[in-house]
Amino acid sequence: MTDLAAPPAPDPAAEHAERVEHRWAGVMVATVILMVAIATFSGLHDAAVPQAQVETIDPRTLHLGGEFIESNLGSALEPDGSVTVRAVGQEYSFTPSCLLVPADTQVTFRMTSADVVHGFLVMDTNVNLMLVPGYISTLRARFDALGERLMPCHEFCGVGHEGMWARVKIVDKAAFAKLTAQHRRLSCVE
Ligand SMILES: [Cu+2]
Repeated sequence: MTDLAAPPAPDPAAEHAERVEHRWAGVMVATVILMVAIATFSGLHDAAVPQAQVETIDPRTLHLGGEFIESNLGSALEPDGSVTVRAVGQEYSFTPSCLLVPADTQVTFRMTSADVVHGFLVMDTNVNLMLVPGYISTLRARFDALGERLMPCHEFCGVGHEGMWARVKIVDKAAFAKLTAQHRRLSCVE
């Protein structure tokens, strides 16, 4: 005769599964705690240690004079052999709409926005900046492969956002040097 009231025998497979589940639950909780700790630390660190250098500019007078006046935009050869590229983003285009840069050369981008926040991204590279009105965004880069790359605005900036893009043309260093002998500022706008 069997005793129906007796507790069922422990199932070793079920006990094992429970132990594994507990272990994974612990791992998940620890992961969440770690991520919160990292976010807290980096947030406090960013707030406590401001950027070493912030350059401001008045977006209302960009076109009237100074570094971002139209005649100063484009690529400029510096005395040390590096190249500085200046450009402005505005609803819904970049000026110049085609940036010319030499390969295997240090290129410094100096850019700003004339109106709202825009994005500056050179496809298939790690060149990626936000253009914020009132500030100059600076980034150093070096391009190895010759050719043309798309440069879309990647911050939603209004109804014409999807049509806001330019191109970056990477040319041979010697060809670029030849062009700089003829023009103070270069671009590939046709
Ligand atoms: Cu834009």
